[in-house]
Amino acid sequence: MEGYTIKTLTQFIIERQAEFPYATGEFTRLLYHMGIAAKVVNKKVNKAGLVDILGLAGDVNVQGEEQKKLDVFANWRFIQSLKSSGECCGVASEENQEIITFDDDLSLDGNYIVSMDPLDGSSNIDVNVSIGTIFSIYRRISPRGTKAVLEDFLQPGSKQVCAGYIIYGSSTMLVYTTGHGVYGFTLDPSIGEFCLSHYDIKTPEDGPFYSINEGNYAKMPRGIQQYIKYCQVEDKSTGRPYSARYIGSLVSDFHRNLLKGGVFLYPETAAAPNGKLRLIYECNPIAFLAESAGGKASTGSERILDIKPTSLHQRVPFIVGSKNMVERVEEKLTEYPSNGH
Ligand code: P6P
Repeated sequence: MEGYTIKTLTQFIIERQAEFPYATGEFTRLLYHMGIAAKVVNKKVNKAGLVDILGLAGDVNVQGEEQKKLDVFANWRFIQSLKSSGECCGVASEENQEIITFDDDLSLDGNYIVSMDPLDGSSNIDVNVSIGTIFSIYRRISPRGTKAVLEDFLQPGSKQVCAGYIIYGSSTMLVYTTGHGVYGFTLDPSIGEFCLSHYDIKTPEDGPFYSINEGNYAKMPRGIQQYIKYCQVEDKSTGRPYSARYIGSLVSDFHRNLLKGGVFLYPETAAAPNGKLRLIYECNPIAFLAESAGGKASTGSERILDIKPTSLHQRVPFIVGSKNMVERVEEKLTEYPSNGH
């Protein structure tokens, strides 16, 4: 394209390095290594239909979910990249019960920890629906030169220095924030680089989509049931009825709503009394992105980023997206207090 100047992820990060107090390039190197792992996982995801990497890896993860081979590969690939960055002293992953600590000298001195869902939505792999990687970066609170400890990973989401996702879809994108805007980079396979394609994303305050698994309707809190009814009532002045869009892949559902406007809801249900999504490596990073783009994220009553985590894989009810739509859900939950199911 004549006159189009390509800005790669690496160039962009270096340019923005000044956003970090005492920026010493450590964070730049860390994000650079995330980008490398993303490209390698993308290659495997794109080939998944061709080589024997589909199907179950024969093991189950901490969630009791059968691990597909891509899950296992993506987890291993990101962990290896983070270890080789020398800036990360430990990782928490959906695929691992306990935290993973790196004990080589370089990593022990690393200033950051990363929590991640290496391949979210993996039940969609075999049916060729978009999936994603979600990551969240904090400064460690334990002293440098020592092994990372659990407390490093149990910080409230408001302490994140960076959050992002990679979406392996019709094109592969890396979207991240450091709290100073949200930026999207689309992978150009011809040069193997993530190139800036979405500058300073701002999510509309209202949108046309609501995303929820209505199969759980009967066991949702009354306020959520009332909100679903509200979405379906015709009222052109508020753009209703909204369109129901839910593909069972958090990164894909959130990405669409981020760009077009909408609200994603995973409330508590009978099968998931605390909600299904995990606070540390799903809700916190997505919430940081949403707020950095002008949106909101809550449990329906509490700001996600204020929650002090108590365990690595804890789940919370999750309402995230366009500001006015999240606030409407919160109003419905207040107006119709839950009757306990
Ligand atoms: P349900 C995928 O397993 C996931 O963790 C998210 O990506 C997705 O939003 C949600 O679960 C879908 O859950 O219960 O509607 O199938």
